[in-house]
Amino acid sequence: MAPVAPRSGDAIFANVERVNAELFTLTYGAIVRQLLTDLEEVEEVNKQLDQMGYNIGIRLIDEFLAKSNVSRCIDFKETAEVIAKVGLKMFLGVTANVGNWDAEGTTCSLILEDNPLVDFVELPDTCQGLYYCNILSGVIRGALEMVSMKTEVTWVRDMLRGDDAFELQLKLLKQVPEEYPYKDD
Ligand code: MYR
Repeated sequence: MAPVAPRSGDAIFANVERVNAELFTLTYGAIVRQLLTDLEEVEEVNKQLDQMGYNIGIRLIDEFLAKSNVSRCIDFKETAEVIAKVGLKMFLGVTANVGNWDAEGTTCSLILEDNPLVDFVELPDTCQGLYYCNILSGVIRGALEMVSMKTEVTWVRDMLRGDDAFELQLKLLKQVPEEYPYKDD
């Protein structure tokens, strides 16, 4: 029998990370599949995934702020860059490019060329209207709402629908000023 070479700690961690990522991807797929069975209409599944994401996002922002040490962003441009380069990296292991800004600086796109949520996924014809990754738009919407930014987050390109990338449009609808609870006298 060939001798078993001991594996370095790094190799074991890399393997554990890969297995965790695969488990995460497959678990998400199982959730989407279950929602399709339970709700039947893809529009309802889209809504439900977005709502689930929102519920995650409003909690996940605390972990993000605690772990990232990111301080207040000066404007929406900086916020978009933080999501693209820090937030997505922290929770999804990928980064995005920010582009397609409008003149007002309130609408932009996050463009992802890599999206671990869709590894192993192929949509059948019956799911054509499905926004498979809608949980992600909900997460971002929920997280931003907790830092006073009301946004609309929508998919404009989706590789599962035959597009060449994933493109998530972020539209800042309203920035609610945070109230300072004490009077300066
Ligand atoms: C601020 O101005 O208060 C900082 C705002 C930073 C918001 C970053 C939101 C991170 C959302 C993480 C998304 C992860 C998606 C998987």
